[in-house]
Amino acid sequence: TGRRFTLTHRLPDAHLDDALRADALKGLTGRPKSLPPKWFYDARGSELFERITELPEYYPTRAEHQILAARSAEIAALLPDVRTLVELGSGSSRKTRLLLDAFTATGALERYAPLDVSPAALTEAGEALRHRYPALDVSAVVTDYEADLTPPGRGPYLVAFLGGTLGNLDTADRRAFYASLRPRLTAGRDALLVGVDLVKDPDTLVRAYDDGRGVTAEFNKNVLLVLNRELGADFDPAAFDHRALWNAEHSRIEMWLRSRRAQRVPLPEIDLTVDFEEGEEMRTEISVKFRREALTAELADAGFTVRHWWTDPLSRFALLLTTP
Ligand code: AVJ
Repeated sequence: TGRRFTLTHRLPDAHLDDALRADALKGLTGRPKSLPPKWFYDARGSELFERITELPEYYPTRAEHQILAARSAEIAALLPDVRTLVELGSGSSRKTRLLLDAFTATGALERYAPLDVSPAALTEAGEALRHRYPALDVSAVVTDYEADLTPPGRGPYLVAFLGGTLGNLDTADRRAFYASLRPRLTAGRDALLVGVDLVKDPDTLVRAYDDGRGVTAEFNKNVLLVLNRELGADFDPAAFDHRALWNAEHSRIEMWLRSRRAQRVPLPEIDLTVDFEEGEEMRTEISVKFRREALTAELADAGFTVRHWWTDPLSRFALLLTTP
């Protein structure tokens, strides 16, 4: 092993276009209209998200970092035989360095395999990491982990799904995610590390998704620019308002875009013209907030046992070490 950085495209370029077209067609003709959050992350969306992680109102990244700083050595000691660290939705991989520092200091780690839909994020992460970990192979994979979860390299595996991104999936989609991951892991050998945001007072939650500087509003509206560029639409971001609300029934933050006026938006690439009524809202993301008992039971139903549940000092966020 050593110093090899490979970038594998599991998604033929056409896939991304086809997937966006299918998602736009389905979502924009739904009741209510909606779009999957993975389309936020073009280059501008990824940059806006990095800025969100630094906002005072957006605590999850800092909280998870506190836990990883406190627990990475313990996690590496608990899993001394791990050869491949697979990260789902790696983004900039900045949060992963604490894990990689710990696993490369002690054990058998030979490969880091970030899986993400964004080639830009993977390339940037790959370049940064190969200097920091000269003995590590970095096998980056452009994939939609909801579609294809085959981990590169050889086990034992630690699969890390950090940042709270599990919360982007509703109950049914989480069940499908667990069902596609579980058969790829071996009981008694592999492990799954998940970062999740926890239920707390709604005001704190809403402010984390509707910051005073309007960065989250920009991030939310950016998906309209992605549709304009990729599908030839002409959404006017100024004709929509950002909304973040706490849906107590489903224990989740929801982000919406509200149409300021009645408007008609053509999307020529998919032969669709979309009408918005004045005040009509389109849902662009859910971010589920978890409770320990319910998530532990949900994971048990999916064949994962929670072995450790670590939180930051203020119990805002949790890092779970689970085993198949
Ligand atoms: C990257 C999906 C974990 O849900 O908190 C941040 C994305 N959306 N602010 C989240 C997000 C609005 C973030 N995840």
